[in-house]
Amino acid sequence: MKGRVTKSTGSWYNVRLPEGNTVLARVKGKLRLVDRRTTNPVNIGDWVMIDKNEGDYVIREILPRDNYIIRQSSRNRTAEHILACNLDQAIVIATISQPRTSTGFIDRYLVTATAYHIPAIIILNKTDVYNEKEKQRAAEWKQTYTAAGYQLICTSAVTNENIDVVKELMKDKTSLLAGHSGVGKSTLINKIVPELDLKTVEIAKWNEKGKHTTTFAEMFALPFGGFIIDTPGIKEFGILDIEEPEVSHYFPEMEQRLHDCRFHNCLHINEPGCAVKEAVEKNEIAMSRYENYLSIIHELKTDEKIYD
Ligand SMILES: Nc1nc2c(ncn2[C@@H]2O[C@H](COP(=O)(O)OP(=O)(O)O)[C@@H](O)[C@H]2O)c(=O)[nH]1
Ligand SMILES: [Mg+2]
Ligand SMILES: [Zn+2]
Repeated sequence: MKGRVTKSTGSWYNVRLPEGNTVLARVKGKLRLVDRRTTNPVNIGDWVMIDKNEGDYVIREILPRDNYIIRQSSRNRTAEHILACNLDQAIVIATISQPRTSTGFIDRYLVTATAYHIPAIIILNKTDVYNEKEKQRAAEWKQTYTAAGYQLICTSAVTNENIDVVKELMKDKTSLLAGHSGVGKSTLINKIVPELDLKTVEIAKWNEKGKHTTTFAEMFALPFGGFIIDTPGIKEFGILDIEEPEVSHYFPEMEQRLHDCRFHNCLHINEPGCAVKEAVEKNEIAMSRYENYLSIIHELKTDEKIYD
């Protein structure tokens, strides 16, 4: 039987069968590892072949993955966990207040998804609570990310702004949903699929510093077609396996100007004849994007993080 892994809790996996029911399965014996560098052989989003063996469901084979996205485990760059695989798109949910998402987080998410060849989309949620200044910032972000080549959708779970647009976007696709705790991931999923009735965090809770979320990422089937993966507790995305000269390839607005730089190995920092810096000076590339680019380069050079 062919099924899809929707949840992993250690040695047990939830596998959704074609009829729509979910069974618990485990891995028995040796599985051929698809990617040997990663710690977990079976991951959310995997298509697997399972057998029923004396009443137990056993995962016999992992089918080849179209793609995957890695979550870096804290500061240890050698231990990598696949966060999810076989994705059609990666959605980052951000907010300008309650809580405020940094563009550093957004841009790292976009770079990660783009590097793994997964189309990325930004949702800017909680527009109902924005004051005038924050509304203006939302408009600036929309301008910045649209110019960079990404889609940014403003939403509110309170006024239902663009909830139908998000629903349409998710139809028949496998979407990864990430974002800081408290931005409204579970609330948005509940809006789109009320029968799921996911737990949401109270305002007081996401303010607590150092709070540990022990919940697992989980994939849900959408009644109108498609899958959605809620990823609680993701605080940051590690940029992995990327060499410094590659980074600008994952900023679409930079990538499109690279060949105009005087030096083919230009890092767009202080080299003469740099087309990227020129575009930043002319405001054709947003300063925030360029600064986040520099901070990623710095992070790769020094192995230290300098954003919140
Ligand atoms: N004002 C407002 N509050 C929201 C919105 N979306 C979610 N919330 C609230 O924000 C809090 C955190 O939401 P939750 O879905 O648990 O966030 P998650 O951690 O990303 O899953 C809850 O109290 C929600 O009711 C929104 O669009 N507007
Ligand atoms: Mg949640
Ligand atoms: Zn350059």
